[in-house]
Amino acid sequence: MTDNESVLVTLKDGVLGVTLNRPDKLNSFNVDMHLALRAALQRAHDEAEIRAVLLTGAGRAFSAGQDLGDRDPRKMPEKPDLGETLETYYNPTLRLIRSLEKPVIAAVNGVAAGAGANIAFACDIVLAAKSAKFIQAFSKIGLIPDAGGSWSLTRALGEPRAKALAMTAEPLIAEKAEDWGLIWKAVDDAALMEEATGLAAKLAGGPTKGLGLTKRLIQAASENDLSTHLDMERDCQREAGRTDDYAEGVTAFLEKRAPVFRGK
Ligand code: LHQ
Repeated sequence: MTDNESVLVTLKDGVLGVTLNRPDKLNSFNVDMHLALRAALQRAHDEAEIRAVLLTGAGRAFSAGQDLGDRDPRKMPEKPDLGETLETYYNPTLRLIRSLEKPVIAAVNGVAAGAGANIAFACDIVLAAKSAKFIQAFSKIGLIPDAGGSWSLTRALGEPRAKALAMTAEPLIAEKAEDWGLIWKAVDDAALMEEATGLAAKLAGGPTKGLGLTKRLIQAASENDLSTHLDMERDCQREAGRTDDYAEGVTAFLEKRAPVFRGK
């Protein structure tokens, strides 16, 4: 656990468990929570022992996005610079999630609104409780979808659905998010944490370097033309082929036993 209780952090069997922990405010983001989440993600970058991250929320919500009480226009002498808020707090977190070459799993345990939804969509594999819903709440308060939302929604869903979700702020239930390919799976509420923890443990016991290179490739795919991407696959496969985990994977196959990957 960190000394900043707005995010609870555990490390077990290679999985860094990160729980957003302001349940009375539906885990909406204040400065403390931003800094604690960022510190946890930085730790995942820095420590080789960490081989997967599992992000969830305490209480009945995943996250309701920005703590609007912290950005109360009635208490501000001047118009705010929300671009500065994004630059200082949200964007570094989004970049840490996307650049971490280890699997990041989101277990969306309840409502995910605004930047809370879009932080979940930045994760590599998203499981959600069937009772959870995703709300692009921004248009209700005159804002644009941030925390990568206008990017991730458009890539995952195409313009028609991305625009409708963003402009109407209609809640999207977890099962529909799964049907639309926006998340990996909607899971019975009671099974969510067990399934997410099991998945995180499985991935943490996987060939971390190869999984990280896979993440790098898939994230680059829509930017690259095929020829550039084939070169990138060649280079990444060269790197993967030189890992101990590749040697172990093939050896285990030939010896008809389960591989023991060490993430090297
Ligand atoms: C909250 C919040 C919240 C504070 C619930 N803040 N207290 C980036 C740059 C800079 C500035 C602006 O924003 C951004 C990015 C963003 O994320 S913008 C979008 C911000 N989020 C929203 O607009 C969502 C606001 N929340 C809601 O619409 C609802 O609370 C949802 C739909 C999430 C849940 O509804 P309910 O289940 O009916 O719960 P509730 O509304 O009764 O909330 C429970 C408590 O949580 C309540 O406090 P109280 O003291 O009355 O019990 C809320 O005030 C508090 N809360 N969201 N974002």
